[in-house]
Amino acid sequence: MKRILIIGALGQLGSEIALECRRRYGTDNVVLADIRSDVNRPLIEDGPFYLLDARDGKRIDEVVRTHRIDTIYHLAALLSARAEQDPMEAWNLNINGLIAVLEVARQRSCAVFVPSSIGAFGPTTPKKFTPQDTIQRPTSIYGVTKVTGELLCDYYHHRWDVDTRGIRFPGIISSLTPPGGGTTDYAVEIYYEAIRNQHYTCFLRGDTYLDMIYMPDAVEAAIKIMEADPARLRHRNAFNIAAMSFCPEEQAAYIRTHIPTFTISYAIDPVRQAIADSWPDYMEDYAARVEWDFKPRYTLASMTEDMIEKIREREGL
Ligand code: VAH
Repeated sequence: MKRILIIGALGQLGSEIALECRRRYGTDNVVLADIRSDVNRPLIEDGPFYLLDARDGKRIDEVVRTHRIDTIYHLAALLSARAEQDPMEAWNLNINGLIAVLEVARQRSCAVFVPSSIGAFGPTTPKKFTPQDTIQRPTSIYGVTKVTGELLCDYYHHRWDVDTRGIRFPGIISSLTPPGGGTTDYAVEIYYEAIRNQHYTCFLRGDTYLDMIYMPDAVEAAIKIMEADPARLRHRNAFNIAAMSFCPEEQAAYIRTHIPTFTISYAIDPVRQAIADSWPDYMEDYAARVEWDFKPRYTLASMTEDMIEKIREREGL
């Protein structure tokens, strides 16, 4: 049975990978770690949790040895918009944290999952059907750290045979833990505002197309790739995955099929609009589908229905 350490376990993606991994592999086999402990108390109290900084390689090594960890999900990072506010801190956490984890993985023979992002592409990358292997000249510091991360993970694999694997995630939409500091956060906020106020003021232009994925499909992908037969993997860091591509206007139209009075207006954030404009409209993901059977289940229609149902249920609306 896998013995997993999830670093950044209380974040939007980490918390849901933690829940699903504990369900599949057993709570005691899934150790959580995060730099904060003031959120998600039920998850913290449900099983092994450590308060630690992702850059603290010594502490990570202690946890790996104590729990005989064989797989690390390294999810601690500053996301795109937050990173632009403090580029040096973004480099420090996103890269020095990753190197600390890769060094532990090298010394302790752990497999490592590291998320990349559509943010690893830039304005010179083909925007439609973005290929798995293509130009990567991102113009955000987040994207620079994501490309660097992809290259570091490839290096640790071919230099020391560390089992590194990664995915270039689209914007992730979830109803449990809110995202923090991302350019795609609008696609989550819009559901909450539609239910609470029947109106949302969007910080991106209404015709901004971006790849998006619903959290259940993102979690399934993150687990499936780590269970894949390594002999099938021609790529490793990091696979494009694409589930849906839409713009705020389209998402608003689907919301209106459930909340007819919903309206959307725009107050463009130039920083996040510039980041979004530098990213692809939609990627091709044949490598993920061929090499480890990636197959998303949700569409914009079914995700919208599920999100609205879950938020209404939890907020008693
Ligand atoms: C962000 N949600 O907006 C993250 C993600 C594809 C976007 O990397 O920064």
